[in-house]
Amino acid sequence: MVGLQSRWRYLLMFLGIQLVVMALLSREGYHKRVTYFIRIFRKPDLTSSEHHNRTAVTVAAGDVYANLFNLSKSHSHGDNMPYCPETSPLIGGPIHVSFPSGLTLAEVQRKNPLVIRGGRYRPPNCEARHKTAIIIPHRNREHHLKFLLYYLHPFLQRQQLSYGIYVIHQAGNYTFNRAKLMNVGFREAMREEDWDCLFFHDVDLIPEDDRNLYTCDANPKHAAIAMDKFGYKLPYKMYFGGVSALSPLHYLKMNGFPNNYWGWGGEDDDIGIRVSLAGMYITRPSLKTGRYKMIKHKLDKGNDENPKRFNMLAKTRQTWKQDGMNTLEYEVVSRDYLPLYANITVNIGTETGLHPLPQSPHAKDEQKPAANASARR
Ligand code: BGN
Repeated sequence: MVGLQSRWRYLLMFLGIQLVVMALLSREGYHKRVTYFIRIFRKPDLTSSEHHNRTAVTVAAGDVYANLFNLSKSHSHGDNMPYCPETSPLIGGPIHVSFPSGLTLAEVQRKNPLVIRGGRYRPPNCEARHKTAIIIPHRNREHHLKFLLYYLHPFLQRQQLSYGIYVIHQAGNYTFNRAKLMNVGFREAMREEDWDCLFFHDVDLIPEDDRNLYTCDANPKHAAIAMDKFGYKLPYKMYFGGVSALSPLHYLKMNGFPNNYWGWGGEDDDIGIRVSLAGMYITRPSLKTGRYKMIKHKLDKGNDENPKRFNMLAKTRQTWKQDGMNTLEYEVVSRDYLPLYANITVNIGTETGLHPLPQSPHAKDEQKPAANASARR
């Protein structure tokens, strides 16, 4: 009898201590952790649809996937679908961006069931008002690409866009050329579809507010106005780097981007100058919505600062009509239509022209254009 009583006493003391600890934690602002523990002990009494609704409500603030639960595959794309509303009802504002370890492409795929091969999407229950292609120049940044895809797919779906994602991968190890890869992306995307807007997008920039619309304006748009690395401010007035949006007409009017900036820096400034030389001006979203988080990284191998950029920039006025889309040369190595994006691998040559890449273990494949590759341009 005595033994039983003292056992009860210990149990009560133990529970009492637990309660005090939880009260303290909660007072110290550890609400999340306390709720987490409470949830563990609560009976799992939700039906799956209730669970969906509850998830939508509790994770809504900042979760880029929150507004997409109700979209279903079942809707067919008929001829008589109504246009999507001018302002998408799925837009939610600020997005919480973090980079959890362990994210896989399979998980991104699972969370985006309506995305089809080549990274294409159309809203399931209305006709999109805009068709946007995203062009991402790329080499050795698979880790960043995974996060970008994780955030970008639902971001674009919330905006009810019809869209496609093109990753333009520079083959070989020669110095990186961001602007030339953009030119390739423009041509490759436009040969597939009549896109009305192209977003030229760095792989390491994640948009943090879905009111930053991925549609084109009457003039070229610089979307990445507020990046965390610049304290969410424009670093200088003419800055045109990171993410920009041009219609095909804008692009061709300025003869595209320069092909001859090899290595880091200056090409975005050249593009900014081209905009005004072609008689256009730069528009931007507000500082509140044009926010981006940059995935931290060291300077890339094969993308050293370009020492020639200062001289080149001084001459843009003389060179822009002789260097750009009208002089673009490249070879497509492969076109792979992957579940979350189209991966277009290209040989863009070197400063001295478009000659075969140096021997590498894959040299045979790289030199022989793939079966579906286009001929030399
Ligand atoms: C600038 C670079 C840009 C770069 C931004 C932000 C040049 C040219 C010098 C006259 N421009 O300085 O290319 O995007 O910094 O990092 O280096």
